[in-house]
Amino acid sequence: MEFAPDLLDTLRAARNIAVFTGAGVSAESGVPTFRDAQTGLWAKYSAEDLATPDAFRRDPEMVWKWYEWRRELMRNALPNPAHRAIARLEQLAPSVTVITQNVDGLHVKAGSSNVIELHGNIWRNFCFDCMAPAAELPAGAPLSTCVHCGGWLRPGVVWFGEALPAAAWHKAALAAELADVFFCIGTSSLVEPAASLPRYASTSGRNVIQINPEVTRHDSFAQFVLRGKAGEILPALLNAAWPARAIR
Ligand code: BJW
Ligand code: ZN
Repeated sequence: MEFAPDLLDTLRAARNIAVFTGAGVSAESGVPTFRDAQTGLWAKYSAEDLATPDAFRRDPEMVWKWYEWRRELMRNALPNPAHRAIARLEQLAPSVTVITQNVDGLHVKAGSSNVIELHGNIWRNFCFDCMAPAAELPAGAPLSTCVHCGGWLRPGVVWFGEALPAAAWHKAALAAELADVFFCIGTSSLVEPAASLPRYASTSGRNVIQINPEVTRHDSFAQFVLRGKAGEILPALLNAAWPARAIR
């Protein structure tokens, strides 16, 4: 795989790197994207109808079952070469911040140490009423109630219409504005406010590198657009930028 020399120079010179990821990064681990998770039994529902506080208020049992079904699909997923290359970047560049929209926890599993989970984490739960975090539940656990107030426990993700965790959002926006290089990988960039991050980086004069097999609405913000799968492009890109430390 060939890369532009100025792309490799830009990468080697970067002190702060931000890596913004979406579902495409986990696709090669077999994790269905949010929108793919509407097959079989769930095909008759729209994702937006299952991932909102109103949907949970209306039918907590149904929403819980959808999440249990998705957790089951994700339970055995392992980090793929894209997650591993992103984790390896910490050994190659002085400072790396991973900003992910993914809820599967695979960046942390791959060894990334500075991960901002903008849309939460599907393996955690908290109380819908008093927000208290819940103790870990076994696989396949039925819908259950909060030990503090009796409210329903819900998955620890951010639904449509809910604010992103404030501290995570501020940290991510700052990282986007300060990064010398901002990677935007495997996201359709349709869901706000996360989708604004590449624009923040670009208007702050940062180098944006886009990796996606498809055209996205944010390609125009990128100095470098790499078309293809993250799990193929990222390891090759790191090997090309740091040949003395290449992994074959
Ligand atoms: C590959 C690949 C490979 C494939 N390699 N690539 C402004 C304008 C319009 C609407 C809004 C707006 N501001 C807010 C809204 C409303 C809404 C929104 O954005 N709606 C849009 C649909 C229009 N946003 C919200 O409601 C947010 N909240 C909010 O704004 O609150 C305001 C507020 C403030 C104060 C108080 C109260 C409220 C919250 C958004 C939360 C989104 N949550 C979800 C669900 C998480 C839980 C769960 O999983 O169940 O997060 S939605 C879903 O989309 C999920 C994802 O993280 C997110 C992003 O999707 P992503 O990652 O981009 O995936 P895909 O599938 O779209 O794309 C995959 C890409 O990978 C594709 O491009 C492929 O080509 C590529 N790919 N294989 C590399 N191998
Ligand atoms: Zn409670």
